[in-house]
Amino acid sequence: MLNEIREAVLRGDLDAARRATADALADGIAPGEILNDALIAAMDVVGEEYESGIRFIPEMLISAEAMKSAMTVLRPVLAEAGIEPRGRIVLGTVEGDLHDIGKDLVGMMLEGAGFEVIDLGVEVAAERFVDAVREHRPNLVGMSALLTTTMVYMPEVIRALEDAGLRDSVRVIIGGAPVTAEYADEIGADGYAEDAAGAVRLATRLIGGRGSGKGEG
Ligand code: B1M
Repeated sequence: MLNEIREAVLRGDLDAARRATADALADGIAPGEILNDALIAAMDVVGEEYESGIRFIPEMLISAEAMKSAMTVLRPVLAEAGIEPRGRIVLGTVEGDLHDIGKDLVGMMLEGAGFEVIDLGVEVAAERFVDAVREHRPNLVGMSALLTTTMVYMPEVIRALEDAGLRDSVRVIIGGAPVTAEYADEIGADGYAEDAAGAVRLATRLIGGRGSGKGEG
């Protein structure tokens, strides 16, 4: 059944991906297993095939759409644990970067863990992060980047928060395939998470006992 989901994502078959995911859930397969062993595993194959020239951008895109289609079925299951917001996060993929599957997953898992997520989408410029922090007073700002050429935008966002006098009111967390813990240290972020579950652990640790859903400043 997991293989069926993987194949549907690789073919870019939106309906089959959604249906097979629903069937797997109905069969009692754990949502985390579907996510990691079928959906993310398929996207890894997509990436490898793109790198080796077997797959091109339109095919990469249609596979991404199939994964998103499957995620519409998984989202409510992953999020159903959420009750009271225990913290608020402004989340986005940085300027110049269109990749949103990982960011969406991080958002979903945080929602599932009880965080209120304000998702700014993709290609988010520093000023939009700043405006959102002013407006929503989150505890955390989360940035995602999938390209080595866009991760270098992350420090610009941190600088913009500093310039706006907002840096001390939020914790900044970062992630995405090319990002590392060392890079987080280097640019003055408060933390790095390798995957969505790690982002939940990190966010929870960083807000400590504060969990009011309101920002500090
Ligand atoms: Co792009 N792409 N892509 N792509 N793409 C990669 C990232 C790449 C590694 C493929 C490859 O060459 N092997 C490569 C980057 C190379 C590099 O910079 N080192 C690449 C490239 C080169 C490009 C283009 C430049 C191609 C081109 O046009 N020549 C172009 C750039 C467009 C742009 O952004 N400006 C491009 C375009 C695209 C599509 C639009 C076709 C599509 C994206 C569709 C979409 O997202 N809506 C796409 C896809 C699908 C991929 C791959 C195949 C899959 C990405 C993905 O969704 N993975 C990817 C190869 C790969 O990663 N295997 C690739 C699944 C997702 C669940 O994982 O996003 O890593 P990920 O998220 C994880 C963790 O990283 C972490 O948690 C998530 C869940 O576990 N995480 C965080 C992510 N954000 C976090 C934030 C956190 C904490 C953790 O805190 C806030």
